[in-house]
Amino acid sequence: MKNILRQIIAEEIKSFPLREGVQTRWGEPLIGFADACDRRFLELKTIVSPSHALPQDILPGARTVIAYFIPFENKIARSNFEGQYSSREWAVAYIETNQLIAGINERIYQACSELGYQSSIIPATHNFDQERLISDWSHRHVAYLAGLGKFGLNNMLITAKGCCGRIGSVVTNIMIEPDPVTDNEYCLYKAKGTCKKCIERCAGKALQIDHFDRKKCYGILLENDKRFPDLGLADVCGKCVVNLPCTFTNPVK
Ligand code: B12
Ligand code: SF4
Ligand code: SF4
Repeated sequence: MKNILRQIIAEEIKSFPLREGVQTRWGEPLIGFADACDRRFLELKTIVSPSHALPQDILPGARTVIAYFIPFENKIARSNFEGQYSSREWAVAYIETNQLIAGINERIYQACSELGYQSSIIPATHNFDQERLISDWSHRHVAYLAGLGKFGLNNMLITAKGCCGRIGSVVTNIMIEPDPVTDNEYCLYKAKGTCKKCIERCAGKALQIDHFDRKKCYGILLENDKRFPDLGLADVCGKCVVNLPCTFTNPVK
């Protein structure tokens, strides 16, 4: 089953750019699996929020949570190096990756149905409380429990392929062997107290060593959205994700 799922995700990433008008290109994905009955899902009610869902709230009888990380190609990251505002390529990549994730989840749903199983369809984003700016299903935390990486000082999940990409997750009632959760740090600051480059790069001083002002950050995201009225909702920035040692790799290896 792991191989079937890997193939579905890889095929969708290859075929999506063939659709008319799609500009973004992605690298090879990473995929991880968590046991939906792992007690650490309960801890997300303390770590993220008391209303954070359990896999069984999403899908009764849930057995496995599938999480995947899709890295952007280098060119998209480079387009967002300079300046205070987000590049157009970054904004387009955001919108197209949300669509790609919806397509992948749809394909996984179909494949599960054909085998007589069920799975959820959860959007890549915008499933968050507009006041608290916290979601009841955090893909990042779920991906951490599926062994895909560890959190950086920039709040991103840093994977073996860095943090410059997006995360999707799917809950299913298929039993699949889980991957181990990592004990290692993937961020240079967390491992050795060095780097802090993401803090220097923050466009709105929202990201500090000991504090993250999510409202300030969201303000910057909405400012960028206004610059791309033709694209649809593009609440982006991402200066704290590019031109860093952890952009495309785990720098602590
Ligand atoms: C709400 C939201 C926002 C809010 C709040 C951001 C935030 N940090 O939570 C706003 C609108 C500001 C925002 C901004 C951005 N976002 Co956003 N956002 C989300 C959303 C919808 C939910 C996130 C959430 O609920 N977080 C919950 C809170 C509690 O998380 P947190 O405070 O960051 O978590 C920390 C604590 O848990 C802490 N912690 C403390 N104790 C412990 C103990 C343990 C054991 C663990 C595990 C952790 C832990 O570590 C964590 C990291 O610091 C997700 C999509 C989704 N549904 O998952 C995307 C998502 C997190 N965003 C993403 C991105 C890329 C961005 C931006 C770069 C914008 C852009 N696309 O250009 C910025 C980055 C801002 C930043 N540096 O944090 C990606 C992240 C990809 C990655 N590699 O991790 C996601 C996953 C979307 C996706 N599908 O890929 N976002
Ligand atoms: S830029 Fe440096 S300090 Fe910031 S998350 Fe990446 S490795 Fe950690
Ligand atoms: S997305 Fe922009 S404003 Fe938000 S923390 Fe990152 S660099 Fe700062």
